[in-house]
This record gives sequence, C-alpha cells and structure tokens, in this order.
Amino acid sequence: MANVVSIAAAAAASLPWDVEAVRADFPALAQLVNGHPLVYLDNAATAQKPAVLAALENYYQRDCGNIHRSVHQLGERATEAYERARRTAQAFLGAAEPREIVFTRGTTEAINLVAATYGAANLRAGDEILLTGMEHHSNIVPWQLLAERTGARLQVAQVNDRGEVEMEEFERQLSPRTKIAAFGHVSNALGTVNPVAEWTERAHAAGAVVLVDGAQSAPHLPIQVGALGCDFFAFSGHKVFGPTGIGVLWGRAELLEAMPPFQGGGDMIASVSFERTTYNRIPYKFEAGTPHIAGAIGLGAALEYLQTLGMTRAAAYEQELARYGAERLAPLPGVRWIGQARERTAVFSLVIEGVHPHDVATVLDTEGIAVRAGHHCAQPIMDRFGVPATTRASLAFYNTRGEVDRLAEGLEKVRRIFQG
Ligand code: C6P
Repeated sequence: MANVVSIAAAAAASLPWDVEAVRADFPALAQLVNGHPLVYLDNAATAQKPAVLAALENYYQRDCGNIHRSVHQLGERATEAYERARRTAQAFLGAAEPREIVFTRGTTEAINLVAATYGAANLRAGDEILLTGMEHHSNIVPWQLLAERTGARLQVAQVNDRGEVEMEEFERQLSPRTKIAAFGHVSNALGTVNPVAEWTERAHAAGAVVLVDGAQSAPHLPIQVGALGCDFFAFSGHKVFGPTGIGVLWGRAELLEAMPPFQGGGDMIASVSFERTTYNRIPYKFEAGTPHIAGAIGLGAALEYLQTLGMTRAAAYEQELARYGAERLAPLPGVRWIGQARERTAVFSLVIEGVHPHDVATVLDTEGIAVRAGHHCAQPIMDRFGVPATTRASLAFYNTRGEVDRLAEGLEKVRRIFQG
C-alpha cells in the first residue's frame, strides 16, 4: 500500500504544488457564498469538478449515440469514448485489463453488486463476513442483506480510541469461516487510512475474498490494485472530481467471469430466447441496459486530469495541509476531533462542547465555509465514540492554508456565539 509517509518522502523530491493554478481548473471554487469567498471543505461528500464539463458537453452536443449497438458515426464515437474511459480507469487503478473495470452508479452499487452476485453464489449459513467498526453504511447494509438471505453472519473488527483497527483485533475476527472481508481503505468519518494490503494478506490466508471500499481513498491516494492485493475495489466518480451517478467496480477477471449477472437486460446478454439466455462476456455481463454513457466519459476526463496532476504529489500536498490543520485546530478551546489515527487523510471530524454539529455547520455557512454535519452515513463509528454526529471538514488538493485559517476563525466565531 502507498503509505502516507512514503508519499510525503516521494513528494519532497518532486515539483512544488502550485495550488492557485490547480484552483483555476475548478470554476466552482471562485464564487462568493453569503458574501464571502467560498471555502469548500466538504470533499468527502462530493468533490468539485475540473474539465469534465467539456467532455459531457462534447458527448451530448456532438457524439450522442447509444453504445455497443449502433454502427453509425455517432454511435461509434460514443462507444470509443466510453471504452476509452474504461481504459483510463484501468490505468488509474493499475488494473491488468480493461475488462476488469465495471461501470456502476457508484461505490454503493458496486458493493451491492458483489454482495448480490459473488456473495449470493458463494455464501452459506454459518459463513462469516468480516467488516470493521468504521464502515460506511454502504459497506454494511449490502452485507446484512446478504446475511439475511444466506444465513451468514457479520463479524466486526472493533476500532480503538485513536480510530484504528489493530492488527491483532483484525486477526481475532478472522476465521476459516470468513468467506468475505470488506473494509474501507480510508474512513469517511475519521480519515483513518487502513493498512488494507496487510489486512488483505491475512484475509487471503484465512481463505476469504477481499473487497476494498475505495470511495475515500481513490480521491486522495495513488491506487494500485495489484499492490493492495485485493479482489474487488470500488470507488465513486463524484468523489474523484467526476460526475455523479457513475462509479467503478474493479474485480479480478477470473472472479468476475465466475459470478452470476447482477441485473438482466440489454447488452448483458449473448443470446436470448424464452427457453434460455446466455450472457455476454465481462465486463458487459454486469452493465445491463443503456449505461450512464456521459457519466463514464466525464469520469474518464476527471481521471485523466488526476493522472496529469499526479496523485502522489496531490497526496503529499494534502498531507501537508492535514498537518497544518491539526496544528491550527488543536489549540482551539472546546474543540476536539474524533479519530487520531497515525495514518490519516485531511479529514477533521469535529465536536464542539455544548454546540450541536448542525449549528456549527450553519454558522460556518454564513461565513461561506461548506462542511458537513451529521453521522456521515457511518452511525456505528459515531456510537463507538459516543457522539450522535460531528461537524466534518474534509479537504482536497485544491484547499489552502488560508482556508484552514478561515475554518479556525469560523470555529472561534461559533464558540463566541454559543459560549459567550
Ligand atoms: N460518503 C460522505 O459524505 P456513493 O454514495 O455510492 O458515492 O458512496 C458511498 C460511500 C461508500 N463508502 C464510503 C467510505 C463513503 O464515504 C461513501 C460516501 C459520503 O462521507 C456521502 S454519505
């Protein structure tokens, strides 16, 4: 796994990060909100977009045809652009072949796909599915549904006070009954970067198949699925600076080939009769119906943009910002944040004594600062830390130290308003 320390070291030797030039690629950042320059710190929920709009427009205004079925020029161009996006996603993940890339609606659908196909075909009563205590609901509920259908059980590796799952705990929850281990690479609620390559090795040794929820790592860390060693990796387009409604499931070809289809419909078949249907080859077997063609093309444009920027340099810059944020927020009286993992991304899940997280977010919004308040679709980890909700600031490579200062000033204002 690309760990944060090695990323920082690699970046020390590379070009400086010109954050103002990067910001110029994101038109939404240059607006006033409530009379203040926008400070967008809700990147874990969804990220702002660079050049993808041009790719969407080009598809809708020039190349608009359906894919894989029309021999006319527009259909051919659309198919080429869609399949090029698949190759870009393959390169972005370091996957072996384009056919290992399945376009989905996002991380949520990707995990549901694996649970409903691989899971339903391979799990039996008494089998176990290993999760961790910091999973997003999208990486809990599909497995609960599977458990209900099959009689399998969920096992949960618990989180320590720093917001980490210790290796001993992870291993304690593994057993020969573990058939699937599914865990987040980066926690959306805490920012913890999990040692997923090491966990994968242990899970494989126990005989389990491994799914990594990459929704919060793909936007912030260079990903090489080969180095992670996992069997499935899922991420969402809108969090990697691309469109909503599109995402990727990467899976090992031999697993995808053996899995039954997810949904039935056009394009996922080789032949259909009322007696018998045979299925298309992968990845088309899992892409029933007309897909989100424009979304895939837009996602491809976003991933090409990230490749040009360089994920290693972006991650190193974000690590610098995370350090600065910790320095700036730690001394604020009455403000604490949950999750103090040794390996973290630039996420601050804040709790201000005596102030409801939604009130914090509302006051910050009057200052033009966008954060998220709530349980972040990760209620079990909120319960673990004994809070119903937090105010979460989640940073990206286009945020600046000046914006972190604005956040700190905004939090001071919250305290003045509510605590006098
Ligand atoms: N987390 C957040 O504000 P979708 O909705 O399918 O694009 O992604 C789901 C998902 C899965 N796993 C993790 C770790 C996630 O963080 C998310 C989405 C957003 O934290 C919206 S709830």
